[in-house]
Amino acid sequence: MRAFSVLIAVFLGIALVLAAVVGATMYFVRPVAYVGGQGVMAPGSMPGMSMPGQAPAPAVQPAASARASELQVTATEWGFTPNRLEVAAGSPFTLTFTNKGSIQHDLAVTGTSVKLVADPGKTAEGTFTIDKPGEYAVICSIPGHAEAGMKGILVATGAGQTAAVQPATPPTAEQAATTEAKPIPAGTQRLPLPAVAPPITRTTPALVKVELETREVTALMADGVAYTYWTFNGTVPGPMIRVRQGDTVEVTLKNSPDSKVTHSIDFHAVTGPGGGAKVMQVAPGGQGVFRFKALNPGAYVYHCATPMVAHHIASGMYGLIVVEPEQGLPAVDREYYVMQGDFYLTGDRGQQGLRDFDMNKMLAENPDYVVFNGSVGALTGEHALKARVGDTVRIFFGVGGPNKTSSFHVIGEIFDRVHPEGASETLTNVQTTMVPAGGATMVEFQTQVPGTYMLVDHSLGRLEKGAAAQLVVEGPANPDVFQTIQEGNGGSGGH
Ligand SMILES: [Cu+2]
Repeated sequence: MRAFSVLIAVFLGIALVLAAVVGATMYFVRPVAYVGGQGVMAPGSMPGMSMPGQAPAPAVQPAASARASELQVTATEWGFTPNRLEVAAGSPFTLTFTNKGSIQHDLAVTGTSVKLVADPGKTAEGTFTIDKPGEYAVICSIPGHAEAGMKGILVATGAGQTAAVQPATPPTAEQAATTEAKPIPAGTQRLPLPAVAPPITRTTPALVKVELETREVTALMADGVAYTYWTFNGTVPGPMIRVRQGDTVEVTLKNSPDSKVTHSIDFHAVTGPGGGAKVMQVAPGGQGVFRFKALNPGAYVYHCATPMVAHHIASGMYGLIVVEPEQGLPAVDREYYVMQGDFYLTGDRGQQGLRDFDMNKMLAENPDYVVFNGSVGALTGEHALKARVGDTVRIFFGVGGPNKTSSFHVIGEIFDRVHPEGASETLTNVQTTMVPAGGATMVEFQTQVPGTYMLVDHSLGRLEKGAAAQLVVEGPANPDVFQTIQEGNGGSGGH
């Protein structure tokens, strides 16, 4: 907080100097009419797909009026109207905040207690007093929203003064971010692991009801490193959903009352607007329900599609839905559910403590962690996948991303069959298969030799960032397939 205050002070100083230098020039600049923001979505557009890059923050316009005691501000995706406010320091003012957007927003005046939160279509009101004259950054404090354009300025004028006309620039996320990790709350553990869903035994279509709850949970990403995940049902990935081609799926999505932000769901198995996300934006404490028919068999990613979508995915909001073909998938002895994700944390790589999401690293696609099932070591050691020699094995492998494609490989195995990109057709005898962000595959093989087999992303720099799982195969040796004649003297290697 202290560092932040210093930043604000520095930033105000710079702003005042700028005001002195160019204030006079700016004074004669005619206000540009602001008609709701370039970032406002066209009707029918998909909320999940509005990218901040397409929605530059509108220019902050000079004050058009004197100090006001009653202010009205409207929020949409992604802006405030107006985005410049003026009040008299020391005098109470009433602020009415209307959210005309499709997701929850707030209006927070940084460095003050001024904050109002409004769900979509709702209005919030409060009376506040700002004692100290100055310029204050106005933001929507919901993660990602200020960066998308929801920022402005509030000028508190002193007695007898008029406001400076040079608007200051609110601090960027980078400036506001602190690299000081917070202490990890006592009792913080790894997230629980999601189970693989059992095969479908039905031979006729059914109505399948799926209930999911979005929850924000602080858990360990690695030993000594914690992160506040955003999840479906408290796991990363979320629950594996398994239905049959031709089934009707009824999805109820609840957003925990403890959540800080709106969440949603987009199923890649859905044929319909936004994969469901268009009608499933759910504010904290609320719920949405929709139905879809599973027309196409395959393995499909689902994910949260609330802007900034990449932020939600980078916090763990993804899972798989498998749509079995009408005749079902061939029976195997073992099935596993594994998803890869890339995570972006404030601070230095490996830094201990509770760390926040780092927007700049995410935009630069430079993750601190690339992991399978939510954390480093989630599927190794006592949590390793297990099989017996001779077992047939199927791995449902998906990539949540948000950014990184996986070169999925099992060290010491060859995939007998791969459903590339989750397709119905199979390829045989594959060493490494590419799985795109927002994509999935099903790989099948039979184990023949006992040992520990590593699942990796063969972009092996990511092994150092956590992308590894173990498959431990137990059973009799099979010297016909593999035997040691003379072990090398350099110790054991993984590859
Ligand atoms: Cu979300």
